[in-house]
Amino acid sequence: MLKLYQFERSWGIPNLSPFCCKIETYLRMAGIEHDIKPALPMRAPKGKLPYISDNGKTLGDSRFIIEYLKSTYKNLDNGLTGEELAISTAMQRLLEEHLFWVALYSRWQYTDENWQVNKQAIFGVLPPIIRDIAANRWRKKIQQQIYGHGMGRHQAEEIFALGKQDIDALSDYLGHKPYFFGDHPTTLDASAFGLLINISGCPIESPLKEYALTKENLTAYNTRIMHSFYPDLHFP
Ligand SMILES: N[C@@H](CCC(=O)N[C@@H](CS)C(=O)NCC(=O)O)C(=O)O
Repeated sequence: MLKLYQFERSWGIPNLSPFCCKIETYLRMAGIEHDIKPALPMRAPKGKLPYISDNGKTLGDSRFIIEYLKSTYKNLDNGLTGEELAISTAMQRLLEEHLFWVALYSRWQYTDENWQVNKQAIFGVLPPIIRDIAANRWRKKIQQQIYGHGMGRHQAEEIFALGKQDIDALSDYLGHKPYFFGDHPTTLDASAFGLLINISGCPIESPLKEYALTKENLTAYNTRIMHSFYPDLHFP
């Protein structure tokens, strides 16, 4: 059976990683049988989670994983027009290559309170003797990534202003629809939910979370997906 390697579940949401959450959500939306294997990124093929193994193949990066799931199991985007597919790709890039970095900044850099919550959720599984060393080393590495991306070069208020623009775009495009392209979930929903639940549904406090929570349609969207695809997590 297909194995999905991802962080341990925490915070009552599917996963603290938007990309892990995206893949588990796609698997559930598509009804693909799978086993979850808790993991840390150090052993992942590309040094990042999630990755999968299936039929002797190991695949890293959620985009390549989704391509594999589409061609091997089920393509949730089958009914989309060319124009919708173009929007789907562009929106996924907004989520994963831009808004994600604002969320990452909130967790690893913005406040010490957030860092402590994040640290416990990720590194709490490690033996106490190596926990702090590993966590601090990883924090430094992630902060270098945030700086390398460019997001980390801005002031906090600038970073959150950029994130709010993305939240506006997502909220306005979703409008009153149940899913981004209507009545049925597609890959964009797996990607969007993966990040949105990690902004509004987790204990990381920031102006980004506060702003996302003002968007009633996004809150209802998160709740709809939690209730429809994760009834086992008993989301309120
Ligand atoms: N482009 C990758 C991004 C995956 C990613 O950034 N994973 C993070 C967790 S959210 C990770 O494992 N980071 C570890 C690191 O960068 O050292 C994907 O789509 O899967």
